[in-house]
Amino acid sequence: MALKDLFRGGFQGRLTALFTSGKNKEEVLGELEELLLLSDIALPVVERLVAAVAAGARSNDPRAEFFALLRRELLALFPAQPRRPLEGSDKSVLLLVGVNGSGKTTTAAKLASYYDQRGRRVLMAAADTFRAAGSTQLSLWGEKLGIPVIGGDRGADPGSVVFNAMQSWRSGDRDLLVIDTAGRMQTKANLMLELEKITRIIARIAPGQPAETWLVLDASTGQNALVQADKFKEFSGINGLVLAKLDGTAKGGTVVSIAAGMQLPVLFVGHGESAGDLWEFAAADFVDSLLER
Ligand SMILES: Nc1nc2c(ncn2[C@@H]2O[C@H](COP(=O)(O)OP(=O)(O)OP(=O)(O)O)[C@@H](O)[C@H]2O)c(=O)[nH]1
Ligand SMILES: [Mg+2]
Repeated sequence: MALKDLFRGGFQGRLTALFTSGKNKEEVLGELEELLLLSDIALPVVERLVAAVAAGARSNDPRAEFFALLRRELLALFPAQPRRPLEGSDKSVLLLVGVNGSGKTTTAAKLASYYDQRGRRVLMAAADTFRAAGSTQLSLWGEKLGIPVIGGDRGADPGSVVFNAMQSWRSGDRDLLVIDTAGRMQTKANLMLELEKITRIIARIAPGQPAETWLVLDASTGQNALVQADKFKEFSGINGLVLAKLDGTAKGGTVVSIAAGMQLPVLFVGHGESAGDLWEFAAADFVDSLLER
């Protein structure tokens, strides 16, 4: 599967047909709006896009001009992403957060494998002690990938798991610590308190860490992913997004809505249940695949 396959159903083809149909500008814009909505881009974002294209189109017979305008406007919706994260070999901590079931544990394993393959010495921590199998699930991944996992029993204090993992990461030869957290607590307030406690423990042992805190969103829920994200508004320090389960949607427009709505860089995209089902995300490549003719 490739990134552009997310736009099955002939999005690119229909766009080309529309832009070369010989219809007048008003008709093209009306149909463009419809096409973008059908690809699951949120209405306010679609309205912004269409207005910008309308304002930019000089001739009444836009064709090629429309592709260039749409490309520019789509790209402008994505926040700048200066570099690929966690490259190099600095000792770093990556904390993954997200609502329950969003794909955190699977994503932790995928990312651990991704960085392991790039020469980093990875350690994983299973700070989800809320769920019965929370720690076991990550340990199984660890065995499969040959990556060590520090966990705790069900009901153990996630803070103590993180403390142990941090000690081991600091004193050992592992340079990247990937921490998986629980997505469910009795209440949202408890979840936020727990995540804050975890980040405090990390920062106390290693000031400046976690270098990266990524919110894992279930992209197969479409625009509902923005509702999931809302839960984490109060939790500061999130500096990137991972969109899991993008294979569960044929509508890549979800990515556009989330990136535009959150104003956080989308760093990786998950597209399956295996360790290798992870794409690096780059907005320009994505927009090109969306508009590919
Ligand atoms: N198709 C598909 N399934 C995925 C992907 N990522 C995760 N899953 C599946 O989604 C389900 C939930 O994934 P988990 O990784 O356990 O999610 P979680 O956020 O850790 O869940 P909790 O720990 O319960 O909060 C599992 O069945 C995964 O195999 C993906 O990119 N594509
Ligand atoms: Mg989990």
